[in-house]
Amino acid sequence: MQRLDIIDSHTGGEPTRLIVAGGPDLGTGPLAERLARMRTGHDRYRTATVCEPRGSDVLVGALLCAPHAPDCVAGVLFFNNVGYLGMCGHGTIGLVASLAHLGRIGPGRHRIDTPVGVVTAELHEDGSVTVDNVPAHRTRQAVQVAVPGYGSVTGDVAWGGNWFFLVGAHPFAVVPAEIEALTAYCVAVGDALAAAGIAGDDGAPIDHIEVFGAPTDPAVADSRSFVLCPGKAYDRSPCGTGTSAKLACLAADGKLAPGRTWRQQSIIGSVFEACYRVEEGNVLPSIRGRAWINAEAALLVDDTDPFGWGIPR
Ligand code: PYC
Repeated sequence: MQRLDIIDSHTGGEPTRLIVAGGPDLGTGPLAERLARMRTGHDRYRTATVCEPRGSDVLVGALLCAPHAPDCVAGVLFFNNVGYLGMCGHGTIGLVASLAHLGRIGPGRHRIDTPVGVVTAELHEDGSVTVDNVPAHRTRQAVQVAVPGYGSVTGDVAWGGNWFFLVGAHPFAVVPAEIEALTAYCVAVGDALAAAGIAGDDGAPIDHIEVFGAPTDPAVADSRSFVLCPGKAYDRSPCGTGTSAKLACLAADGKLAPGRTWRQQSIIGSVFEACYRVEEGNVLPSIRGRAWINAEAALLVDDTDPFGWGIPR
């Protein structure tokens, strides 16, 4: 029987399941190399943790690792129902809350090693967390793509730790009643981008689609968004990497000055506060949100169970 010790949290409604013990031995070295080893040799730990019958499409998993970069408090690999994420904003906030819950860190600034670089997170006295993300940038503006069933869709391509296609003009209200319609739309947009060969740097697939609408109340947020993740689950949080990509676009358009706060609201109403600074021409986003711990448990994997290592999608 294999045992994986986990802590579950949610950040603005989006769950993170952190493996704190019992994960695979990925050796040492940069997190990107360990991610490659997990992908090729130990993927069953991903499926056991986030896929059915224990998990669900919406779960984001995280494997706590020893860091490689200097002065980091932890390393982390993020994954979901269909694969791996470079960075995950809500997941980093969940990780920090989980490390605090374990008594491993207290309020203050902490460096965290990820496959796409070191991020710094500050745990505030009130329990909220600010993540200083990796640099964000927009690579293409106002790209038009023909989307079967929907016509021509225009959006920006931007990196915020994952690749995003950001759409401002679309036929939907960004409200919970439209979640099914928004999901179908975003799937169609993602398929059309792939078919048209529209990608991120080095041909990386654009695997997150983000559409924007009016906030529930301009007093609580500047914008509301719906983010479809690669496994076709939507982000219940405002999406940390998606908000970072949005900041890169706002900065490139001259619509948000460095240091000014942008409040991004999710489809279910949770809000991240975000801002950016510029260093050596790079947009450096900071995202503030709050995670709550909602379970401490052990996953048990019986090798005689045909679905013990999960049902891969
Ligand atoms: O918060 O960056 C994020 C994220 C990515 C996928 C789900 N959440």
